[in-house]
Amino acid sequence: MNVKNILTNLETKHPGEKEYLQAVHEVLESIESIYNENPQYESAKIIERLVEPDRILTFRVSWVDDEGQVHVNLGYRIQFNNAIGPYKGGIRLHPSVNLSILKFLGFEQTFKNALTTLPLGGAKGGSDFNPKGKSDAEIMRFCQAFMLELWRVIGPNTDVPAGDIGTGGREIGYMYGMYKKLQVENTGVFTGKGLNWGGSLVRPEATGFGATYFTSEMLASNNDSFQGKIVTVSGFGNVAWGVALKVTELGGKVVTISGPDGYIYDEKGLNADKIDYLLALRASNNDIVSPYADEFPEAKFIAGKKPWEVKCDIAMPSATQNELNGEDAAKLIANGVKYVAEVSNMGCTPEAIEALHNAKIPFGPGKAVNAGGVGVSGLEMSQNAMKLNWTTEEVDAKLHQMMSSIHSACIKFGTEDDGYINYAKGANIAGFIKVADAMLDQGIV
Ligand code: 2IT
Repeated sequence: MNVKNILTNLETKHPGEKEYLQAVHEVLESIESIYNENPQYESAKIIERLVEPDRILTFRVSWVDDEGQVHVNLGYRIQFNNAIGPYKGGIRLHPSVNLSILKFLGFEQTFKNALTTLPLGGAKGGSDFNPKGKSDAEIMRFCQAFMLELWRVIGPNTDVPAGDIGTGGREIGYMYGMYKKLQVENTGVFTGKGLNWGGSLVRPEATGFGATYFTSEMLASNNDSFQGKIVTVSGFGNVAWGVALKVTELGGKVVTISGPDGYIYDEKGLNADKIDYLLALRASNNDIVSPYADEFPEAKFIAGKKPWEVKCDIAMPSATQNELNGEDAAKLIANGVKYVAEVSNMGCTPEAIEALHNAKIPFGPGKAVNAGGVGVSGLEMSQNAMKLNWTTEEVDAKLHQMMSSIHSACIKFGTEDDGYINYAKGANIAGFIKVADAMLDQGIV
């Protein structure tokens, strides 16, 4: 395989899809040598098949706001790869959503889901709908209109959507309600459901908790722990609060959170009360963080900036793609950062990752670090299929096991000659081998 040629062809076929091309580039670079050592992959054209989604559904979503105005959004579902299990991945509702972003997310999801140890294929969906400032009734009407198209292509053994940016428990409720109405069946076709209608304990916290368990393993490989560490976190959505809660519980101090308006620096660190306050702020359908500084006077709000200028031991980007760039990485390195764990999907730019690798700073890639979210989604599917519920302790123990096995896979495939663990390479190779071998077994389809 020649990575350059494949990418040039893809750029010609999919001009301007920069996030998708970025994600493919990153994976192909790390698997190049494994690929070339195994000619059976090349003869089955595994790469050419793996980089193109199985299929893409795009549709129009028309809905009416509280003033009676009609709105038209675009809806998508990318069924990327189902070699190892039913398509599985979240629904992103954000004005930035486009084909490139969903294709990158679906591609990443395929590898991430392979790492979870569960039989889950990769998918992603969403809409350019902006939930910010919308009333509850507007959110419901949008979700219902979205499902009027999506229901046709999903099913408990076909494609199982879940939450992502802009889609939480409330949205999943509205979408699932409409699905059942149309399909006349009561199966766990979504994950992240409410606890009293098929959801799993620990699913809301799973991405953040799993990310913290993974980072603990990174620390433990250096005989280190979260105890007394200063941690910078970005975002405060579905994921960041779970990170803040678990890091705090393990003795670390989370000193930042952020929104599109800027970041909060709280020298004393977040605690359970402050996290409760943040959750209430989020529930107001508003993604600004500045009110936190009014509520807690020890905190400062820094408008229009990102938290990567704050001195820390561990940085955990938990907001969105490409939120930590080369310059940010240089600042973190200059300030003595010891670990970077990417909790968001593709949160770091290629320049940032390169700078961290050059400085030999352990970098956990999103597809490994945040896999606990979809991992517990997989556990929710198992519980639904068995029609029973596991306890918090059972789910949490399985999440722990999963994160630990992902960490071992990264070490197995990512340890370099000098002992530095290239987690990104390890995760890419481990995920690739599982999917590629399944594709080989199943013939040319
Ligand atoms: O990026 C992700 O892994 C998710 N948004 C969760 C997907 C899932 O199916 O739980």
